Amino acid sequence: MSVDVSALASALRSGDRVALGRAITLVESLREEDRAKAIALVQATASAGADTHRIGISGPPGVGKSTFIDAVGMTLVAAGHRVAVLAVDPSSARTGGSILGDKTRMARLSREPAAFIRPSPAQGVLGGVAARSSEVLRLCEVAGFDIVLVETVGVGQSEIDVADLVDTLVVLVAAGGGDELQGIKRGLLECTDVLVVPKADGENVAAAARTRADYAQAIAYIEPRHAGWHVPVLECSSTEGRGLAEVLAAIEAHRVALIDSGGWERQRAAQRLRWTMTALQEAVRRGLQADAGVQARLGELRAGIESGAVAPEAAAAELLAVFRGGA
Ligand SMILES: Nc1nc2c(ncn2[C@@H]2O[C@H](COP(=O)(O)OP(=O)(O)OP(=O)(O)O)[C@@H](O)[C@H]2O)c(=O)[nH]1
Ligand SMILES: [Mg+2]
Repeated sequence: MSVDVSALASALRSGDRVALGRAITLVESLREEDRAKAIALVQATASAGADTHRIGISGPPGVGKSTFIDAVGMTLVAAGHRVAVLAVDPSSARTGGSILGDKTRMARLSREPAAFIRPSPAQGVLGGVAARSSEVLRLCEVAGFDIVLVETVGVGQSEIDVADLVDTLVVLVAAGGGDELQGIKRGLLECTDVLVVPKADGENVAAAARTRADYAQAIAYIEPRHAGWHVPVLECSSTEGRGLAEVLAAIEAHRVALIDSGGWERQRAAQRLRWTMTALQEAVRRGLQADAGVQARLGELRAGIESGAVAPEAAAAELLAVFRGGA
């Protein structure tokens, strides 16, 4: 791919969707030679995101995330927002294409000119999907999308990772028979800003109301992520539209509460620092892999490491010394 970074950056700033697609492809590229251009591009667009709202939508497979995003996305577009939807697959090892952010589950939103939907990349991405997500998110903001919805499959740790990416984390929990609360991780509740029981319709209405009451009770014992914010526990039906206005109001109330308390800027500042450390670790890891001296010495040490004659820690220390010497 031959890319003129400054032309791409200005096309991006003018809101060009084709440019946005190309920019995302560039930052997700597996090719080492694209990385320098990707870095120049994200630096050229570094001041993005002052007036945007990054909202994570997390929950177990099939809980109703994409359908929810389609419904609330349409409401947000109708209110004049430009909405980008990203899918982040934290496992990133999963093969067989993206099941997240499936456009067929966002049938209405995917036809909206004011919306942009980016499914999760089908294969691996240099440095992992999660590591690239903050870059992709900022590219969307530079292109004029003021609300970014990040869909992610919740599998324990992953909500905590996505909490690092967004301003507001909405967690969807399935209505169940009553014993599901035991399985819920305290860590998950601790990073949730708005808790929602979806599919509160049809035969599911009573179960959803029960589950909502159970979570409302459980959440009272949890220290909220932001002092002064009480995590609302709501129910909704994305297919019938019931309760969606309340969920959107809660998301907006969270934004306002954070801005008023100063937590908004503090959180974004902390996130930028963590993204920097992630990028640094990734750059070092790639540097180690590409370092001829390190790889040569590893080749020499390998048999000894495998047989146990050389302690892994000693080998690592020596390889690091080679890396430092060669840098
Ligand atoms: N009755 C009802 N069904 C729903 C609702 N929302 C989603 N569904 C159904 O639940 C199934 C899964 O919905 P998705 O929106 O794809 O769920 P998801 O969480 O995005 O799924 P993954 O991305 O695969 O993890 C689909 O069959 C939807 O039609 C709802 O509000 N009510
Ligand atoms: Mg989905």
